[in-house]
Amino acid sequence: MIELYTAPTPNGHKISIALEEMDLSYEVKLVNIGEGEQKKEEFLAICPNGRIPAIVDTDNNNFAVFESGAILLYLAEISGGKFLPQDSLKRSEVIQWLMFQMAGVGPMQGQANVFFRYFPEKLQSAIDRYQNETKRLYTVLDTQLNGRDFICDELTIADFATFPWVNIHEWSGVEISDLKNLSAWVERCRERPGFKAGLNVPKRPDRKDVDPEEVKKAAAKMLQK
Ligand SMILES: N[C@@H](CCC(=O)N[C@@H](CS)C(=O)NCC(=O)O)C(=O)O
Repeated sequence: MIELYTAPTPNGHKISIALEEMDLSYEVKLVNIGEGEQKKEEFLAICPNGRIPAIVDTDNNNFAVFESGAILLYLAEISGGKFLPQDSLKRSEVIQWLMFQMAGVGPMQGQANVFFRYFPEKLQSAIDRYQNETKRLYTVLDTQLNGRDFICDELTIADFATFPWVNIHEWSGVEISDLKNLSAWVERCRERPGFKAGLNVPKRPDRKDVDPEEVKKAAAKMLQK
């Protein structure tokens, strides 16, 4: 059984989507990041970085894994290689796109959110820098998706890593309607039951009930720590 330490954020959703698509049984452990639970000693013993997501594999001597990219690789291994090809060249391609998300899309879009949504001052040059870089990375993805249903043809952990971020492009203030392949891929992913279920972990009220001002306040509070 996998214990999933998570919160309703894109990095958390990468893992709940993967667990759903891999059909692995898991138990959700909600970490209240607004209240700083991720910095408490018991969580740091699982994840030294003090950030969600993290997992504990109770069937493997309570082995703990942190960093969403590493968790996706671990889950792909224990689920019998599902969503990570065995062929070494194909496998390398998936890992390249996974790293592209981990080192590019995630951090850049994360900073776009910080400066566009949460930062107390409106620093237009910082907003432009991170939104433009996110758009550039999206354009790379759009080119890769030309003629492909998923990032590496078949559905893989690269899609699980990337989708939850592109899915919130509006929140980051980055338009994708001109990126036709990327837009079609987002819709394709949204339609999958595993993605729908994964996005609803941890369970939360209807999106319309989530007050954007509360999200901003909670994020701004975290930035001060
Ligand atoms: N590189 C990490 C990033 C994790 C991360 O930034 N998690 C955020 C939520 S999406 C978090 O826990 N934030 C709480 C904080 O900053 O204290 C990963 O991919 O797992």
